Amino acid sequence: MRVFIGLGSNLESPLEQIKTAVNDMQLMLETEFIACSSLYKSPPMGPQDQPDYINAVIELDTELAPHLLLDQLQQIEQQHGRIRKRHWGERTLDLDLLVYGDVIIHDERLTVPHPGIATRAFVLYPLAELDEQLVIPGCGKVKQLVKLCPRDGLQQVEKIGL
Ligand code: ROI
Repeated sequence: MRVFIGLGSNLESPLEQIKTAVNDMQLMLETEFIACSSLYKSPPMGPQDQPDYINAVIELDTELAPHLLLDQLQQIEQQHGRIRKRHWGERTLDLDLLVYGDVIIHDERLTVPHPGIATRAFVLYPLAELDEQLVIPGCGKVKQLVKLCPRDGLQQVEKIGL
């Protein structure tokens, strides 16, 4: 299945967190790495008294079922010593399952497509870089969504990811 994962970090050397997380995801079982977007810097969404974030999106081709993929992502977050200080607050590493093919999931562990996907610049711009033509189930085409979404201070910091 073709999947997209959102990465975010604003603690403990965010650029390094994102780069090593991309590396870790390249080593996941039953999963082929396809591409990584550029890395972006973005002002925090949520409480403003926290550092800027580094964000990126990666594309994978995986045989893992959604909840097994989520287990792997959470394991990588833990390896990065995930600190999460408060709701919508700063974190060392956040890995969000954004899109899992054309599958829609609503259960206690997972909401896919990710609920913030259609309105967050730090998700949509890197996603559009990977595939403008992508149709997000229930939300429409990335190309259209990105047109409706202000950049909100999003800046590209490293051109094409890894
Ligand atoms: N804000 C930005 N800019 N980037 C994120 O990845 C991010 N992640 C979050 C919250 C706290 C909502 N804010 C964010 O989880």
